Amino acid sequence: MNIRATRLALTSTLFMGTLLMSSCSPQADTQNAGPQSTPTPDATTSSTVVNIETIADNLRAPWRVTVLPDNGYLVTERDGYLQHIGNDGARTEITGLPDDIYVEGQAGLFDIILSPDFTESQTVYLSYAQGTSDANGTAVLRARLVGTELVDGKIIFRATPSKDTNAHFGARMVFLPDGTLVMSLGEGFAYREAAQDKASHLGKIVRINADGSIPADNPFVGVDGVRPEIYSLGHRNPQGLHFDSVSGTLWAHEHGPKGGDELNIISGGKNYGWPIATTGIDYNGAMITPFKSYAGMENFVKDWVPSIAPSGLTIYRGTLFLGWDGDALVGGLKSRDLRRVDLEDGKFVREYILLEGLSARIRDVRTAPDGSILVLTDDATNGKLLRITPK
Ligand SMILES: [Ca+2]
Repeated sequence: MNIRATRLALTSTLFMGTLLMSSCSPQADTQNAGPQSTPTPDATTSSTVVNIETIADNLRAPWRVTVLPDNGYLVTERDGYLQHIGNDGARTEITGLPDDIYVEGQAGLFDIILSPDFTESQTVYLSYAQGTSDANGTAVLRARLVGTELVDGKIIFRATPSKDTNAHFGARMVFLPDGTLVMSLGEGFAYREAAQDKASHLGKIVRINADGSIPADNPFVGVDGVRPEIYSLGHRNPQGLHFDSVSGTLWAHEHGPKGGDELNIISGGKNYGWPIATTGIDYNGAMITPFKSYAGMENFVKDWVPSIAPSGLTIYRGTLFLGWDGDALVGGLKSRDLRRVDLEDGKFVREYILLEGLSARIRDVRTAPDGSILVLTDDATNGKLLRITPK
């Protein structure tokens, strides 16, 4: 056992057994292989001057904004409410939400997306923390939005196993062009080793059909002991997920521990490393792993040390902001700003800071159909839906 492995044994607890085995193997030498946390220029203040329009305020911990075909909005509130906001700002609370939403800490109502055939079917998909403090998990509810009511609700996915923490649910969702739905799942905070356990949904990105069934071409279908919904593994708590149809790329970002937030390109069957490879450390300062990268595991496109606590993601393809085509917009909860990550051909170029004057925790960021940018600020009683345009 080398010095690093000894240090690991002293500082790591839950997943020590399996990781110690691998860190004593020849693969341990790969820690210096592959891209590291590349020395990149510090994020700089963007020179782009923007207008900030408040579409709605007094929202209760808003989590996700989705634009409706009539240019109204659906906004989830984490405490278990769903608001319809008209394009004139008129607000109506949607009824018919599930009665088993677990609301505590980070738990509650999360994402909402429209079915690709929403105009005909009125079908929506909501993700939420289902269950109780003792046994909960991220669930997907499929329902129809008829007027201001959800009807025909059915849970089509529920993460297994249940956990007993109120943190790290993941819960971002997006449809791929083939009609399958992918969703991010956190590792529950106390169960980091589960992110490498293919018998668990925790710490995974999963892919399901629109009715909850398993796509036949999922990467682990038919593999013994592996949950067939799994699309990728080794995630901590991804709260950003976006499919860029121009490049055909699925992007995700995730919260690291202390440092080690990551922006990743997601491919089916791949392992994104947590908790074996990370550029972060534990909150108490302890080392989680000696590895910043690891053989057989994917390297991030960009990491953040220190953490910005990323939430909400869009790859900008609008035409209002010149020069932003293909760049990632990432909300920062901890950094209290919006980051524009300049990307070229899937590679990080540099990073710009916007909206720092608001000093607001940013929970979600989306591109509206007209090319403006929609932002949700996180506040228990006065969260806001903002529309950002160039000045
Ligand atoms: Ca990673």
